[in-house]
Amino acid sequence: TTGTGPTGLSDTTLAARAAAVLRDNDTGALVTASPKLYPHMWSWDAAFIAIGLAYLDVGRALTELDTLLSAQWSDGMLPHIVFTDAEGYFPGPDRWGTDIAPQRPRRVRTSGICQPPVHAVALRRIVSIARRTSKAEAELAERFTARAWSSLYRWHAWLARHRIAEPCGLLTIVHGWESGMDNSPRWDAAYERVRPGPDLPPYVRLDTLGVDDPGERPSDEEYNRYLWLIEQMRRVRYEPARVLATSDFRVGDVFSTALFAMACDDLAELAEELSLPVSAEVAELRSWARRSRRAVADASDPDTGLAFDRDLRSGETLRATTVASFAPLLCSALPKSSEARLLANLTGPGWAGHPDLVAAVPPSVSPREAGFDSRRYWRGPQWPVVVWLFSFAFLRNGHTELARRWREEGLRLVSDGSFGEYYEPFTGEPLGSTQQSWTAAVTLDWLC
Ligand code: 2M8
Repeated sequence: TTGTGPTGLSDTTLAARAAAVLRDNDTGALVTASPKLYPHMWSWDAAFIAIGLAYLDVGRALTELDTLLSAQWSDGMLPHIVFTDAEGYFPGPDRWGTDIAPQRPRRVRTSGICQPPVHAVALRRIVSIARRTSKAEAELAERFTARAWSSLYRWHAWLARHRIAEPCGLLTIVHGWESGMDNSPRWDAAYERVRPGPDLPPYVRLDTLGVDDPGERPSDEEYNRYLWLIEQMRRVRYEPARVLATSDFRVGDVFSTALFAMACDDLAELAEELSLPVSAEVAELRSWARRSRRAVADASDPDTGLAFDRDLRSGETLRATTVASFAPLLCSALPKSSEARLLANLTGPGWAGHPDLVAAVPPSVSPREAGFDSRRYWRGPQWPVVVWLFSFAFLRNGHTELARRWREEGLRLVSDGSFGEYYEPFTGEPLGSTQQSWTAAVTLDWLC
């Protein structure tokens, strides 16, 4: 592609820089989420990173997924962090203490929770990139898919078995970190009920050292709660049923549910395309996809279409409006008229159409919401990876013009070439980490 971004970097230069970020963060078998702040593999980051890698080397992209899958727990869970030997991130493997969990993998150390299940979406994307690249790469990707399919199926089956909440059908999370949107206002009310005990072992945060200003990260109070939840899970040896029974935090997550719907369909499609002999499993995947889509629709406000999470401990609907409230658009959960209303809201002045934005893509929280904080993590800044997910879904769901516009605006967001973790919406300043791998990866997907 040709063209010049708003800061003058040509598309070719931007793509070269994005590729360099992935190469620089590559330890051989995995690309760390970022060089300093996150020197390990994160589950959903790895999925996006693999898509980016596919533009450089399909084989290397498949290795990324393979590394993650080789850390799969024996019961099927894909852990949210696969640890490298790097120091400098807290909580590291000792604090998680997953060595006491009988289902843990033997050869690598991991955390004890999971993240949004976007991996099958990534694999399907990679297969399609490989087919456009060459016959040899297409065969490589298809052979990998045939081999890895059952591991991905077991991951989905673990979620279906342990994490589909009845009767609402939303995917359950037991830690805000499982949503990927750690300190989003979505979880404030549920975290109110998390009361760290006096026996919370002491700790020192390291994450605030990796950013310019601690105000770009969650507060200490929030961190105490995050660590307390780990403590509770460690005490029941990460046994899924006991975790659900004992955790102070148990929430139905609409965004993860929408992604699960997409991913179940994608995994089913892959099996059908490759004629894998798994028809019973495909039927299950299709039914989980339908169930999840219905759950997202049921969680949507009948007037606005906005979807809300649910606190499964109190039964309360969590009414914080954030970018995640637009989850129905990811998986086409709503009838056309409600979808149109929701789209108009998302592109309107409260969100992507806010007149003061540098790039016309939605912030994580609307500037018009009381809890908006333009610099703090998941409470206001724009996240390229979230923009990518919506633009990708728009393309698939027939909103081609909107997909094109968000790709262009997403590129405007990342056009300074520093690959920020997130961006200040009114100035375009990159915040959090720079050289963030998933930001580089989605940039490559937009450009190539
Ligand atoms: C952030 O989360 C980690 C904990 O998992 C952290 O703050 O230490 C989130 O943005 C999450 O979505 C992301 O996967 C991770 C690595 O980029 O960082």
